Amino acid sequence: MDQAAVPVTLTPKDYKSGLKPVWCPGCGDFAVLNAITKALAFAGLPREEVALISGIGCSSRIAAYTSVYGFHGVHGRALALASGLKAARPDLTVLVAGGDGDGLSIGGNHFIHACRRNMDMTYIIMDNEVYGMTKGQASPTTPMDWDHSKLTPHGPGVRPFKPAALALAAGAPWIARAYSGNPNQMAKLIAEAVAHPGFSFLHVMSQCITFCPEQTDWKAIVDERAEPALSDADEAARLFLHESGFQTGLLYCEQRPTWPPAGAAIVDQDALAGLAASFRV
Ligand SMILES: Cc1ncc(C[n+]2csc(CCOP(=O)(O)OP(=O)(O)O)c2C)c(N)n1
Repeated sequence: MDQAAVPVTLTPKDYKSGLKPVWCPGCGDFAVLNAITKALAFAGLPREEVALISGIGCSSRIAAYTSVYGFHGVHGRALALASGLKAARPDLTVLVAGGDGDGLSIGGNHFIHACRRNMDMTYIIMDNEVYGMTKGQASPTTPMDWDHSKLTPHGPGVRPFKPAALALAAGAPWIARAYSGNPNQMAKLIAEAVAHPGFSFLHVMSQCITFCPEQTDWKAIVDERAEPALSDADEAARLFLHESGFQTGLLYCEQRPTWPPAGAAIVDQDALAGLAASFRV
């Protein structure tokens, strides 16, 4: 048999770049890296058919730690980059990852429009409720009374976002939540997210014990959802507005036409090939 025709079975380790993460000991982002590589191995995706796009922040460094194509982008612009990539290369499996600051503050506008646009990609927010990389300022998901930052010594005093509710209101058709303390469930959800045709949003509660040591308490309040995912947006709205924010599992799933519509080319492939050729020496 032709050697080239023998399918190669990749293990989770094969999807790691070998670079040692600079994350602090105990950071929840290690679990996200492990879950992504596990999910990719489970899906059996060739590395050259996957791209992981990120923004800026501790969590966004994840792109460098995998062996798939990667782009460590600009703060808050990962979804814009990923949308352009998916438009030009619809054949690629596109994963996008970053922090709560990256995705919900400076990148918030891109987030809501990515939800409603429904391009086929998976977006993972690694939510540690803080700006980790810049040393612990309040983010859009920081509790109102969190008083550990010198910038907001009495707490930010602003209601935190509910990312799942925001995603639902903006039109995301697939919404799940995972916790860094349960990487197996997270890997399963990432594999499901990748298989879902459309925009899939995975909200990961990923602890930052350096700036928020109290987040070790999350393990006591995380609640794995036993019921099947909701498909009714009204019911999901009730759930997302009133839940604790620590319910994990696939929470909401509906089928909706993806963008661009099947058969509609939004990128002139000839022009793109010409552009690519102009960069070759
Ligand atoms: C346009 C721009 N604004 C601000 C910054 C500074 N900055 C770098 S990382 C970061 C916050 C990262 O927080 P988050 O996205 O929650 O990720 P984490 O580090 O917690 O994983 C900020 C404000 C930047 N790099 N670029």
